Amino acid sequence: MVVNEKYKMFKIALLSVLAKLCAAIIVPSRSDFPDTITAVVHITDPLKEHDVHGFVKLTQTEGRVHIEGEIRGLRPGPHGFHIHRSGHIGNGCSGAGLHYNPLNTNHGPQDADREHRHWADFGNIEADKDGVAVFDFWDPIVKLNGKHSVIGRALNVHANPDDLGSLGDEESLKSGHSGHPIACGVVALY
Ligand SMILES: [Cu+2]
Ligand SMILES: [Zn+2]
Repeated sequence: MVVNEKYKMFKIALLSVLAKLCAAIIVPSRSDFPDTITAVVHITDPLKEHDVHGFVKLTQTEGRVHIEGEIRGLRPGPHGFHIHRSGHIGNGCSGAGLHYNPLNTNHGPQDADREHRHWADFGNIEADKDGVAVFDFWDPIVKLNGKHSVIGRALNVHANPDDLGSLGDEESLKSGHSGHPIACGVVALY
């Protein structure tokens, strides 16, 4: 009888350990699978002065954002490419204002840390001889949710190359001398 009781207790303890193990394996915590957020940007020239148009997709997964797209109608060569403060793209995209800069830092290259670039300084996109820029890169800083989300802000394509802040003068540290925007679109949740 005593042996039986002990066996019963042992069985219950074993089953409870097994149940906990199964729960740990089968039901992972929510942080193991962060939500994927997808956004799209339809790039156009609202003033129709340049026949620049295209599409950009941003996918946030595991804290990084994958940015891929194709923009046509550009002058061959590099063009500054950044997210600006506002989603108001009136006045030929200039309504978007300055580069989105919630940490009040200087302009910089895309591969800089968050202290040495703006929140969404994507550097340049490179148009080929036919004026087509195809790009595909990851960004560890820009976000599609939370306090510094870029949803609803404008993604601008510029006439000139972005010097990435390398010249060090005031304009270089503000916009990389990338000149006026020639096309833009609003980052929209998909
Ligand atoms: Cu810009
Ligand atoms: Zn910038």
